Amino acid sequence: MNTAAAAPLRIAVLISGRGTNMLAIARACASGQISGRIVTVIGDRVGATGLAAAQDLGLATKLIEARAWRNEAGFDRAGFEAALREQIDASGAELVVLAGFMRVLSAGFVHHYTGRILNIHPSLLPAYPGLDTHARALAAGDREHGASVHYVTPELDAGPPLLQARVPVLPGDTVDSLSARVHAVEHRIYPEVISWIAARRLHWCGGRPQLDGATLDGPRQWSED
Ligand code: NHR
Ligand code: GAR
Repeated sequence: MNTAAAAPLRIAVLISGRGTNMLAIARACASGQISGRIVTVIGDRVGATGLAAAQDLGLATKLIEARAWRNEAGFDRAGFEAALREQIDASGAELVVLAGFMRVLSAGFVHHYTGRILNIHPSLLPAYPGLDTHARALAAGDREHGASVHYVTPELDAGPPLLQARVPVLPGDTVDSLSARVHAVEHRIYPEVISWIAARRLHWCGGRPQLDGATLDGPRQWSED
């Protein structure tokens, strides 16, 4: 197959916050590092300030406020996820990218996008799945911390990791200083993995990632060169 001629990968990005990973991905699409384009940026809360930044770049954005599906009976997860799905599928996205998306997705939702949905998590998975990863790494006295890009599976932060970046934990580090160091490498590794998918180098084959024709048994480690 002539991969150079493949159509640009259509990418949907889901955010809950500042969207700096989304912006790094947008830049990588613009520079040609990723042979793709962002077809929709979806935020689940008003605090997803990255939506305004995406708009400034001329990207299509949509606010699907999870709060709107909250009622006396609790959270109508099925209704919220149906709205998300509708927006993603209407955009024609081939790849769904969770970029600081803070809501756990049901197995049904994840299965709809099997092998086509990625997450970036701020830890060296399998260490520290879930929330507050920087505080937990500091409290444990870890010398090293980092970020992982993984395929999303129904079990939280347990899908196969694809690429990791390590950063040192330095004396005097706080959650803020450590998370800033991790963020900087997140902005390198997320575009890198998406570029593999766009170049058709990385595939999901029956529950396992395949990179350049070989099963990826553990994450690649990112290095500057
Ligand atoms: N969904 C599935 N099924 N599997 C994964 O691996 C997922 C996922 C949804 C999001 C991102 C994840 C992370 O990288 C992610 C991975 C939110 C929570 C959480 O507990 C945990 C992990 C992640 C995202 N959220 C709370 C909830 O009740 C809400 C927290 C809040 O609103 O601030 O959904 O860490
Ligand atoms: C990133 O550090 C990402 O790893 C983390 O949220 C931040 C989002 O930053 N994700 C999670 O914690 C998922 N639970 P951004 O909005 O600037 O890209």
